Amino acid sequence: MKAYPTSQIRNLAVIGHGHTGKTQLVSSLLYLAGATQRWGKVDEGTTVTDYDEDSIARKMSLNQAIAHCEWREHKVNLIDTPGFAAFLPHARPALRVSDCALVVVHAAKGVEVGTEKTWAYANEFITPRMLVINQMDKEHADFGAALDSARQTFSRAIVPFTLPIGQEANFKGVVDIVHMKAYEFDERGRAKEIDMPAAGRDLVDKERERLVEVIAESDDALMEKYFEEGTLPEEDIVPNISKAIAASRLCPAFAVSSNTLVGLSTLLDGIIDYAPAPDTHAEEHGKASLDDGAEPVTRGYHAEEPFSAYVFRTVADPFAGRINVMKVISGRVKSDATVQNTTRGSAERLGALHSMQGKQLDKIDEASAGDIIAVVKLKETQTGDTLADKAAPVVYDPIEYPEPAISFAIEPKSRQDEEKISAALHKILEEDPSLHFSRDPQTKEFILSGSGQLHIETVVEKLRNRYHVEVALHPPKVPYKETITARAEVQGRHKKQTGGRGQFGDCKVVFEPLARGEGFKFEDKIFGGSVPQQFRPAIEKGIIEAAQGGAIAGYPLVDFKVTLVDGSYHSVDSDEHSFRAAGRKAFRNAIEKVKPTLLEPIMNVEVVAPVECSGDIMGDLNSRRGRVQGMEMRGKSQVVKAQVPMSEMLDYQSKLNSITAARGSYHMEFSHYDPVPGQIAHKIVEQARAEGRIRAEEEE
Ligand SMILES: Nc1nc2c(ncn2[C@@H]2O[C@H](COP(=O)(O)OP(=O)(O)OP(=O)(O)O)[C@@H](O)[C@H]2O)c(=O)[nH]1
Ligand SMILES: [Mg+2]
Repeated sequence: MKAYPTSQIRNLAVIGHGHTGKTQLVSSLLYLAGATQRWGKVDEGTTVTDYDEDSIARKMSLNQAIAHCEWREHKVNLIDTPGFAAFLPHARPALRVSDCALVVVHAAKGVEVGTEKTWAYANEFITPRMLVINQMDKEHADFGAALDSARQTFSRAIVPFTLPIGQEANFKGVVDIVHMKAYEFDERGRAKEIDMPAAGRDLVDKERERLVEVIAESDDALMEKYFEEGTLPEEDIVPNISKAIAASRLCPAFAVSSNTLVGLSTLLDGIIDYAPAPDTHAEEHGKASLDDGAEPVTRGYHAEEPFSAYVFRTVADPFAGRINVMKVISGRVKSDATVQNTTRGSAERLGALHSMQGKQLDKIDEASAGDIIAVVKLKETQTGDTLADKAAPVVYDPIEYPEPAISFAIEPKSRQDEEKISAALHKILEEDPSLHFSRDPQTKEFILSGSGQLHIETVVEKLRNRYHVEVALHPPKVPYKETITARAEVQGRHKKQTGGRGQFGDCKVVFEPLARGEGFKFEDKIFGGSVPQQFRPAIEKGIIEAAQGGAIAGYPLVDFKVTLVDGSYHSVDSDEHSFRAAGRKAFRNAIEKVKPTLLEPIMNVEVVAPVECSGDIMGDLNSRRGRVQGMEMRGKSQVVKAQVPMSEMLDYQSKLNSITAARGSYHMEFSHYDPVPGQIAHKIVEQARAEGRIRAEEEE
């Protein structure tokens, strides 16, 4: 394959709500442009970008997939992204590296929650946008209604570049309002010019006028001219469209059907003519190194600049190994080049360069600024890393992923599964930076966190199908803690006389409650030498050890202070070990007097759902002991913010799905610890007893 100059590359992220037809759109564009011989269909599991078995089985995209085609001597890179809530975070990196987004909207449904979320991602990266109103052939398709919903939700600057001729089964062509021409399409998607239909002419003229207005509004000089002359000449319109789109002052909309190919060639023409090329992009800002205070460095999207690239996706291919996908930001690069991974400070030899067609890698010899390429088997490179010319280093900020919203405990089913799980998860995590895997130090469980239940379930499937690791999924145990509520002075005395040298340690300590979050404090207030200096830390150690095992239900005891006030020792028998035992004993003696209680983690919860569900959502949160803190509108959705005990949120996803018909999503993060109400605490203590988690008294 040839190398394309920067100005002849278009990078498009295909984003939007689930099931709007993004994957089918990409597949149909590839077929139309001749990049694939066969027309891949989502429903037959034969598309280029839903290539892995999980996507095919679920008929939904689970991560970003990259494809490309050539149209009018330009290389069009398409990044297909997932639309379902649990996988939406994967659309963000695509927006970071694309120069324009195709926002796909369902013609019968209009703007949906996922449209708003991905639109917000595009705002974050200031990615220019084009709207694709897809499924125009479908029952109840209504271009006008879908367009209105987008204009109301996002911007008045959305202007249809094509208007449909016919809808639903009669969708046969489009009117191009930029060039004022009409087209019909044959069954292979080829356009044939026809006469402008008389029907709907008013709308065509109105939208054309709207286009002129929006172009005028995008530039002061044009605005002046528009005011003076009441319109703009043709030669002022077309050349300014691309600029207005690049500045996000205009968002064109296209009517298409990915199932019948109607309107797609006009869309591809629109992409070549109007979607910003990489070199229209503002300079990228980075730093010379990761060191604090490193100099800022900028790179323009030009082949003449030193080489730099940003890695935005990693694929663990069962055959090829690790594939890193990157956008060349500046300069050019040839196969077998040695470059520097400036994020990790190590050299990488690139080997062959590729363009991706889903899972297929097509070799290329060279790539220029702006292109998206794939490289296999780099030593250390991961998603988020920068590769650069060693002589002209630059590091770009990696994309932050949102904190995971939901956690599950995963339990390997057998010993063999336990041995394989870490390596397998390591590979899965490389591909999916929105996942977290950890081991809870308190409960000792393996915790897998992600953006939704479905997300975690797909990981479990992948573990099974790809890595042959079987795990069971449980809600994670709640990391309760314990604390004390009363002050008490106690003695801890350890004495043992069993022939030979004895053991002796004795301390007098005061326990006091501390404020939430203060942890543990120890103060030594002994006057004189009732306990020699060198044994005092042992007393503290003993108390800390004992506090780890809790006082009532086996959870770590926190937020208390211990003051050492007195004690005694024996010149021969006393040693560190004896004083540690004395500390532990002091703790046990204190338990009855300090009134221990249970603490539970309280989460900050944010629920996003359609407005009409907010009453039910609040009612449900109340029944989960939640305290609603506020509500606000976000686009067309309602956001409910509340504080809810973690223990009440373990099954929340399924409840939210049933309240909102799967249109809601939520996110939560730890806020603070609060005492567990009496009745509930009682049950937890009973449970701990039943499970034998309260440590037996230590033998003397
Ligand atoms: N009638 C009709 N059906 C379509 C069209 N485009 C897509 N579909 C169907 O809509 C369903 C969803 O299509 P996908 O391409 O998988 O949708 P998606 O947006 O990629 O979905 P996610 O990856 O889950 O976000 C499939 O059954 C497609 O066959 C279209 O233009 N017309
Ligand atoms: Mg898809």
